[in-house]
Amino acid sequence: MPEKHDEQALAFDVVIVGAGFAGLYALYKLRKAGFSVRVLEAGGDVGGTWYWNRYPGARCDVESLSYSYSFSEALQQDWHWSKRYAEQPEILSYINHVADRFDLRGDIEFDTRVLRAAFDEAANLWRIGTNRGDMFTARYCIMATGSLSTPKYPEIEGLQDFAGECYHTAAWPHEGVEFSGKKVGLIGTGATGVQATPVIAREARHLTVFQRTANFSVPAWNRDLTDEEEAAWKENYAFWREKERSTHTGFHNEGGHPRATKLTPQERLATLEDGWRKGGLLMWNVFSDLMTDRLANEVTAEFLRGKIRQIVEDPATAELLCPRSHPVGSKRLCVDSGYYETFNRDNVSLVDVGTHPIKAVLPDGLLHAGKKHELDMLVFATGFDAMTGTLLRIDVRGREGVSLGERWREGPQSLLGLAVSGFPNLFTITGPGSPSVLSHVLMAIEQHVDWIADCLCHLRQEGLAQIEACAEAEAEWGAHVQEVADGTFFREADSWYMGANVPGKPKVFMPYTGGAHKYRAHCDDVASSGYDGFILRAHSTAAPSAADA
Ligand code: NA7
Repeated sequence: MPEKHDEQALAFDVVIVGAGFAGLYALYKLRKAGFSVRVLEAGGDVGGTWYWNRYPGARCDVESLSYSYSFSEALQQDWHWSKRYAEQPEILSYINHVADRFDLRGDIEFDTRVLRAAFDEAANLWRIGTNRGDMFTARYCIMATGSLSTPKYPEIEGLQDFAGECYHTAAWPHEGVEFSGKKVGLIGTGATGVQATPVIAREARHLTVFQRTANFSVPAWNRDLTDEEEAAWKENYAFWREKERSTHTGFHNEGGHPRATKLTPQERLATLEDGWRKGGLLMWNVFSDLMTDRLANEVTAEFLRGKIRQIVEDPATAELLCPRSHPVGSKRLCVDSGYYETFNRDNVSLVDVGTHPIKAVLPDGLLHAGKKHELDMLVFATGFDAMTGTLLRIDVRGREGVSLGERWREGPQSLLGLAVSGFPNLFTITGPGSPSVLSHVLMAIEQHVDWIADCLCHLRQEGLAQIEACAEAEAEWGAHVQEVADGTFFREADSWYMGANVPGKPKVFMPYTGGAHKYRAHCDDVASSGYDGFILRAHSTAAPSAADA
């Protein structure tokens, strides 16, 4: 560990913020390429999302053989996944294994939160300040801060007054939580609430789920992986990875889905039944026109509502659980293990807080529509300030001291979700404007890290000192991101993709919907063209002019 306040010891080629999947791979890759690298991590250990989200039922909605690093054949051969969809403890064990296997921990500072990062134009360096009072310097700064890493608490009067236990799913106590004998209130019915509900219900004396918006959920049908399934992947991992890279969302089993409009009603039903039987996020692709054709979407929505009515015994509860406010897929599809069945239990009740919001938190419960719900524990599954929240909580300043917050006042602008004009030598992994959360995120992370590492090697080889997104190219890319989203139903929901869950946040559709495969090809073209759309300089200079481009 460097001596504190020793400027030389805190100087690196690259500082990476975050030691989740993205930061760890970036460290591995850049260190191997010969750069000096330091990772700064707010948590006490590696894992990022999987370090913080320890709530009951936490599980990945991408299949485990796929949701793993592809960069090391030996790693993918050695690691054994027990389930079709891995649960949080197994994923965290995997990440720890990776950190140990590649000897990564020595270059990571834990319990170190980055508070500010400022570009020093004269020195052509980033100066990165932490909560420990240290100031790191680096030629390049990589934000591997995650898309869903700043928990969002609900704005309800009296929140601080609650006298019982109170937890956010994304800041779950490491020692676990005891539900037995307790009256638990859970707020939030997104992907997280849907995972946590059945597990809490099995243990708690009573669980009350407070639902503002009903969401579409499909079963995970999670189960143990068979030896044959594992062997099928391990015998030909390279093939599966190539398949993932060739699809819109990065799922190996995507592709060849029919257009609903080309099918008869019977064929549509058979396709939907098949999708339900297979389960999981594939339902998002059940029809290739699900997100663009009204009929395709409505047929699917009604099919899923029909499933809810079949499963949930009380008709009034079933109706409340039926989503009606948004097209299916425009909010993240949930993947569950017995979510709807949970509402058939005697110790579970559902309260609609969509029509009337929760009025107040009281010391011993919640006040809603004139009724008090007595509770021993509150669980917030209320999501995140997604995609930009964590970046904007760091005081990031580029040329002339301009802050990222000012630059993104009207919404994030980024070239390819990788770089921002006015912020030279700064990279964001899975930033806004890239497929990120609308694709297989681990694949998206690897693609970004590989691209950035190639870019830094190119700069070094060419004796260049600086790369910066060109403002015109950034604006063009931003317009393209919005244009492709316009052709879909994504904008019709008040989702976190739109920033709609955070009061005051600009409503801009943030991820790139044009397809991970097309995006990858475009990024490759940009690199092979000599970084078209970026300005490369031999020396640090003042603000860019068009002639630089
Ligand atoms: P989400 O998907 O943002 O879900 C948050 C939930 O919390 C959602 O149902 C919200 O209702 C609800 N919410 C938020 N504030 C309130 C208040 N004040 N009252 C009642 N209900 C509220 O977060 P998740 O953690 O489930 O999932 C995030 C992503 O993680 C997920 O998409 C995966 O990609 C992994 P709303 O819908 O806003 O009406």
